Amino acid sequence: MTRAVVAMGANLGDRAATIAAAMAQLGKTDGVTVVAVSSLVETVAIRPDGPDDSHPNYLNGVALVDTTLSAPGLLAVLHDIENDFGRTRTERWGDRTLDLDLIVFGDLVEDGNLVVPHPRAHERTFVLGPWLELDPDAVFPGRGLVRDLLEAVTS
Ligand code: A4P
Ligand code: MG
Repeated sequence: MTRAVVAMGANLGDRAATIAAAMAQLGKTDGVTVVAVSSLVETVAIRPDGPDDSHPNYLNGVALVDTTLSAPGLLAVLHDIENDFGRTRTERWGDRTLDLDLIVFGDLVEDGNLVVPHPRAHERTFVLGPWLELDPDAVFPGRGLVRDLLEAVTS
């Protein structure tokens, strides 16, 4: 059994309903238990050129998951759920009905088709904040305490 951290994001459609339904579906998946789901935070869309409030705001949050799946196996499940909720991929960091990213998978460090820990998560308040809410002592593999990382990006 491996503890994983999954980040959720949506900026199109009924964002909260989509995220709730996606977590319900994830919890019904064989080999996956959703342990906790954070509250959701409203965030300005980060685009390749920076924050851009001409695009719809995101709701972001984090879930803690226990799984018997492999990391690629869990990512495939996340992609299937994204597709079920109408995710399309036309441009980098484009607007989306649902994004499910694998932030951390146990203490696995991988840099192939699957990249874990997620290469940008340690500098994103909308990942670190909700994660800290669920686990005040959370550790980001290779980078230290999540609370210290959050302080570094907000101070
Ligand atoms: N991939 C590899 N490793 C992973 C992983 N650990 N988790 C692959 C998820 N996917 C992973 O992902 C791109 C490719 O990365 C896929 O082939 C996947 O198999 P994607 O979901 O198609 O596209 P993406 O999410 O746009 O890509 P990326 O680069 O991961 O985006 P980011 O950095 O997550 O940024 N603004 C706000 N306010 N809130 C957001 O949540 N999210 C993004 C996406 C941009 N702006 C945002 C937010
Ligand atoms: Mg993604």
